[in-house]
Amino acid sequence: MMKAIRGDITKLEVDAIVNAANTSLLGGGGVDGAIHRAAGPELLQECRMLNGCKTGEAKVTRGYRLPAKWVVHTPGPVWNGGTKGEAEKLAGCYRNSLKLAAEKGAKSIAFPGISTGIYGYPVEEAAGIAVGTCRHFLEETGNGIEVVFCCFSARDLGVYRRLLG
Ligand code: AR6
Repeated sequence: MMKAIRGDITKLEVDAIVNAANTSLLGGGGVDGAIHRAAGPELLQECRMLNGCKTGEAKVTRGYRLPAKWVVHTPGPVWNGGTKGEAEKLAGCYRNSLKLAAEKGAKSIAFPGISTGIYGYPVEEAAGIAVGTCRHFLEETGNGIEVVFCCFSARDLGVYRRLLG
């Protein structure tokens, strides 16, 4: 099952939330900053032990003071016009995050619009990859995990709602 909602991902009562991180995994602005603030300093402590993460891959930590039990950290691609493998890397973020959450036994996972803020990925294209990759994962694996697309703006929510039908 997939759905789109508008809200603050740090408040969601799901098993896992996804962090649009950078390759250092040591925090930053945007949703990354919000997640670290809400989770508390223990999150950064655990992230320091992970030795970073490649773009399009994912690593998991506990959620600490968040309602979510797990945080899946995934660095999305910086938008560079679309000819530098951005789409494949962004699809990797969704696929690898789902895989890790499923391995942890998560029954629900919420994604922000990875790369669509500071990293400049056009929202319509990114949302198409997000929905397509998650749909394919659910069909291919038969995993019943609930996928929530957590939109920060009304405009983004409109884009996802159209894609989800
Ligand atoms: N809940 C849900 N979505 C949010 C929240 C929130 N609390 N806050 C922001 N967003 P961005 P990126 C949305 O810039 O483009 C960081 O510095 C936001 O409106 O957070 O992948 C990292 O450390 C947008 O739709 O992530 C990296 O250096 C989406 O989250 C870099 O930014 C992603 O925007 C990553 O850039």
